[in-house]
Amino acid sequence: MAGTSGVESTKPLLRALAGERLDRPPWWLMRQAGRYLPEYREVRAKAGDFVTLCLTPELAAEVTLQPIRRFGMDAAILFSDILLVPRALGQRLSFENDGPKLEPVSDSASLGVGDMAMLEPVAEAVRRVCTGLPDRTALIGFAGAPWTVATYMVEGGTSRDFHRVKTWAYRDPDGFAALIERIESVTREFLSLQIEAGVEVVQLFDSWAGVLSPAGFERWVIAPTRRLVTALKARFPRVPIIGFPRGAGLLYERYVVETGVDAVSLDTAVPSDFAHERLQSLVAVQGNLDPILLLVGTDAMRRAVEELRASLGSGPYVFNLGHGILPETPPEHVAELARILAEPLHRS
Ligand code: 1CP
Repeated sequence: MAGTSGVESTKPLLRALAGERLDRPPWWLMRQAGRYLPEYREVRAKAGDFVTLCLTPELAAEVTLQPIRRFGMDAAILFSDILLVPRALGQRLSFENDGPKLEPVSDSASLGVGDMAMLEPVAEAVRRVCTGLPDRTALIGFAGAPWTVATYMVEGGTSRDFHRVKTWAYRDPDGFAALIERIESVTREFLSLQIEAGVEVVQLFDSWAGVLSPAGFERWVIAPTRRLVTALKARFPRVPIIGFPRGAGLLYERYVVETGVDAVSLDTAVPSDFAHERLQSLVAVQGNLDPILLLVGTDAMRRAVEELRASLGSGPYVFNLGHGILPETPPEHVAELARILAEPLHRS
């Protein structure tokens, strides 16, 4: 464990990710900018469509900072989307009734190599956020991991059974590997562009990691993630990488050991004792309050937060949800959560 290597940084998130145990674990929430905030809905309405919001630096920076102003999380996460990568690869992207829609791909040769100029507004948004952040708040950049991005590209949107993408992966693994490699290379450049513009941490969202067989998980989740981590570490050795293989279950441990991530984000189903014994001895862990508990609030939320802090707070820990905040969440519940998390941990 890093122990003292993080002390040169005073930002609590960076210290926890470097392996330090803090009396007051840092926190942020997946999807902390979004529809549950009235000030977000206002900017969103002004932008018109969602892609325009992501690609207008002034507006993207504004919505990134909104939750920080209101609740003072220890990290801001850049307002952007994992589906900007398929768009840079030449796929048409739109959002209808909040669901993403893409023209499904069935052959990687139909795609471009990646137009990085289309992603340049994201770098400008990062630079703007950096000038508006409090000194103690870290800025997280992100991308989808190749497998999860591929599911949207092949299915043409959100899927229930992943029929098309799994059929392709199992029937024609070499053809599918060409798609994964193309996504991987744009993702590497996209994350590099975010880091060069000023993000201090990156998170790889593999939201659909849990739908594959173990062999599929090895080839389409672990291997591309390991290659990305290796490439980014060679370029930016000091930038921590958080992996989020949602739904990986028992395979969380192999993911941590084999990909080389600095920290792992836990979905709601991961038991704290497993996380503490098997994962936290290797890397920092982040998570994993059920987003529904944040929506419910009350003593049920407080108890669950206290249990998580008692079990995971004895090692390097970042408090977060097990998945994104739900749009119906009352903002007052997030304010209450901030108050609970401001209380120091009691050492046992
Ligand atoms: O205006 C709106 O409210 C549209 C909803 C929305 C938002 C707020 C979308 C469409 N994307 C975003 C922003 C976003 N997406 C962020 C912003 C930073 C923050 O966390 O505050 C992040 C990190 C993402 C990442 C993302 N996009 C993921 C991975 C995380 C996850 O939730 O699993 C995925 C799968 C997407 C695709 C996507 N974009 C938007 C939606 C509704 C979806 C998910 C669709 C689905 O469930 O399949």
